[in-house]
Amino acid sequence: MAREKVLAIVLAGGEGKRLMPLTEDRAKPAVPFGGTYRLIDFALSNLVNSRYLQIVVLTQYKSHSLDRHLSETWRLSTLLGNYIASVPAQQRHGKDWFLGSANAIFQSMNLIDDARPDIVVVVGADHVYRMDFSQMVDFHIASGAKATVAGVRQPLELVKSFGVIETDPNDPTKITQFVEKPDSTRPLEDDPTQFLASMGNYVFSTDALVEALRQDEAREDTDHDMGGDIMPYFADRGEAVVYDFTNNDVPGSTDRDRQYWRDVGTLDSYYDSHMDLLRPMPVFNLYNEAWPLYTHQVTAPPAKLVRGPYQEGGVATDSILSPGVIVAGSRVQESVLSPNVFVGNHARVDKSVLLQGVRVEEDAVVERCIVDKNVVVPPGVRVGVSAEEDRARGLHVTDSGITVIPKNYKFE
Ligand code: ADQ
Repeated sequence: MAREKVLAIVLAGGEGKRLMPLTEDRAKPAVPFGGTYRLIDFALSNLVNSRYLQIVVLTQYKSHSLDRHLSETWRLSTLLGNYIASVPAQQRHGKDWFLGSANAIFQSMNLIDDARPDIVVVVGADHVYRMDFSQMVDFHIASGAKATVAGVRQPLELVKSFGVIETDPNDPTKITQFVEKPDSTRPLEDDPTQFLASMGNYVFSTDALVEALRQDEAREDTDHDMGGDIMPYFADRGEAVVYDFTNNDVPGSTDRDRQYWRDVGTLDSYYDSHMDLLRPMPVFNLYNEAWPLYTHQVTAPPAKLVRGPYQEGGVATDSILSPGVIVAGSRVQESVLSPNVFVGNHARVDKSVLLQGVRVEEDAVVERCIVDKNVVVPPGVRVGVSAEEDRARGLHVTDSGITVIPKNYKFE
């Protein structure tokens, strides 16, 4: 049987306000993650590994570094040839630049017309996970539904951050109601602490999606949002089903990481999912060769751990060291060091995430921090050790006590 024709649309225009200051001058999907990745690499790797190679990336907000990453990593990749097209919001329809995700797809409707797919897969660009979308597409086709949304259980206290899926008790895949980010909801029958959340990944039969977008565009009382408007449209018509993420089985995944899915929408969740990578048996395994995660490979020499001038060794434990890293006569623990990070003599880096090109100079201490690109922590400076001191420096300290040092920050 011929394989159905699939067009994948990646929604990469999100603002990522809750990740400020990391999203000060980059779109959320371009935020660095895990040493060498950007958030969008997870969605794109999942699509490519699912063998969906016709991909359109819709960008919008502060898309400069995202565009650069896409062209350096994905568009030029020999793996993909010319398949990835990055499409900025085109303003073909009206002058509103900043509208919802459904409007972004509507504005690029010509791409659907050109590609003439049977199925359109729409995915977000800011989650860390592995998923074989072809299994979800097979489920969609077998169900006969017009729209399928991927669902995952989440703790009840997070209900305000997600689309909430309610299903028919007699047919647990059929969606009876879809409500975007409500204040509260009923818990699941078999677990009073959880509800069923939308992962923001959808599969549509093309004609049905085009019709839904047209109708949505003609209305005044909508936010033109996939979660807020398009999914309720299909749910109300009884044409939507939910695909249970726990049924997705990616080659090479372990029982520990099969169901790993993180919305790294806040600084605390961004930090916590980095810590998830660092355990000796990590809850999310970057080393699964059966489902590779692709990214831009910087040209940098291998990481090295060397003695400092006083002969103490450079030591790193439970840490990720990217190319170009040098740990010289200093100690790094439970940290993620991105490319070209330097940690100088007698310095200490503990439970931190250091982005590209950060320098921690002699005798400095960095503890429970997220440090953005190219920041220099001068000799002897201690940061992340006292929340009061860090706030007095004008730095943001999160609810769980993580200090964030923005790009271009200068220590006195
Ligand atoms: P949110 O992520 O809060 O919730 P939204 O801000 O619309 O929803 O972002 C969804 C995706 O679309 C993100 O990848 C974002 O970057 C992108 N995006 C938003 N507006 C865009 C635009 N105009 N152009 C291009 N891209 C755009 C969504 C769903 C919820 C679901 C959660 C799961 O709406 O129902 O529960 O994801 O995290």
